[in-house]
Amino acid sequence: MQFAARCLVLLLLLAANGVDVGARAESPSDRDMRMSWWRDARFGMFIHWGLYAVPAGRWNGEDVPGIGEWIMDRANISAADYEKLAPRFDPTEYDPQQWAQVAKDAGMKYVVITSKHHDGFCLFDTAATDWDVVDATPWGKDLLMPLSAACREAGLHFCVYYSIMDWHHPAQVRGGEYHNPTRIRDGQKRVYIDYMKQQLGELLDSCDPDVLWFDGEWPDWWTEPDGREVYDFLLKRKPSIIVNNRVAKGRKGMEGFSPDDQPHAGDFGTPEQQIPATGVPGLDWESCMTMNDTWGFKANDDNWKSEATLIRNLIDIASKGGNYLLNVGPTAEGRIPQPSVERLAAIGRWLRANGESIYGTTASPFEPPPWGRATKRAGGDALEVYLHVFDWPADGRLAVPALGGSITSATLLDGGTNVEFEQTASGAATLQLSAEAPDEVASVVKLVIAAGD
Ligand code: H79
Repeated sequence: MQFAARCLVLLLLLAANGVDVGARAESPSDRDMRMSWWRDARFGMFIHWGLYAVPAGRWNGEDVPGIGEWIMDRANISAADYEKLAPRFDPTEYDPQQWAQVAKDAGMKYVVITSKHHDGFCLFDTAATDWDVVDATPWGKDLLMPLSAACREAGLHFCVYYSIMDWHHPAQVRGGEYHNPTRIRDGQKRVYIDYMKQQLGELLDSCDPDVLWFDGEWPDWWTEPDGREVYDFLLKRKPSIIVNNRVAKGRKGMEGFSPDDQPHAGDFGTPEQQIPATGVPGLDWESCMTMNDTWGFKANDDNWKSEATLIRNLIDIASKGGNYLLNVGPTAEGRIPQPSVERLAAIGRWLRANGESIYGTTASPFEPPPWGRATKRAGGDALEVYLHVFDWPADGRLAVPALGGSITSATLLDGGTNVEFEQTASGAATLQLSAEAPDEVASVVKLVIAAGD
């Protein structure tokens, strides 16, 4: 089945059955309330930080190909050797207020940081293991609590990533296939789920995360009922929490959505390093993507995406009804790499002029036009449609598909200049724009449409 068809099946199922949250059924309006801030936010910062930032993509003097946070796997490093990184992790330049400010200035509304990646190393104070920043590193202090405080101070939602797969925990054995990379030792699954719950409880107590972003759910031993148990545990502890679909078995590959019509635990789909061809109304999803080719810091990865690409990705995702979770990989010293900071600042400049066309909007009312993308906002008696023009027409004439109502105004969002328009009986319109694009990356025209005619 095509992506859209699959999503539709899933939607119909959800609509038919309601979404079961914990022991109680959650009504559609309760769910809308729980998801409300996240749907409006549209743009968040992913932070991959951990011991892998110390080798930064090199092991024994050799470049290790692939994503930096996978170096333990890619360079086949034993747990004993990997543990030697901990004494070298002392992020004296860590400035959580500055990180929160970078996210805020980028126009991001939430931050998702790795509390524990596949290497099992915990960036928070945990009584469940000594394999954490407090017990194993010279830094010796919880890294997440000050960031959660700085984020809240800056008006950002604070959220955490947590890997189910764990290359360090004694309950799991490494060395499987790519598609099934760890197995669980006999009788140890209960021990491991209890370990997870203890740590998730600690995180709720210390940082009060608004999203729990799971990953590493694909080994065969992790089952849908296991995911449901953890999902129910979290919702019971914090009824407003939002949990991604990687808590259970509801994602398919990097596409990030359910491959079948079974109900799965989890609140949103998780496309990774890709933007789906279309969205589906009512289905929540978030594309997580990197700015270069790694999540965790790699010293030699300079393959940065352009500012234009990143801004257009944000628009493309918003036009399909999704969120954009854009990654930074801080160094072992605690610095967000300067190329990331610069790109985020550029996105922030664009959003300060054009954010109205992104935040709180929903998917485009029409298929992607040849010149760019669109978003919309349904008001009481008017519909606002935002046209994001990537390719400014040489003759200034922009063809807009039928909108199902009369255009009452057309203005450039940045500056408010009026734009001339003609609308035919079919509802399709032609705008007469100026000769020069006001913004080479994306200029936004705001249309107000009278509803109900
Ligand atoms: O944390 C970052 C990465 O380290 C982690 N996810 C992001 C957010 C990650 N990226 N790639 N991988 C993990 C390996 C992925 C393997 C998979 Fe699959 C390929 C998962 C989905 C497609 C194997 C094949 C499992 C499902 C299909």
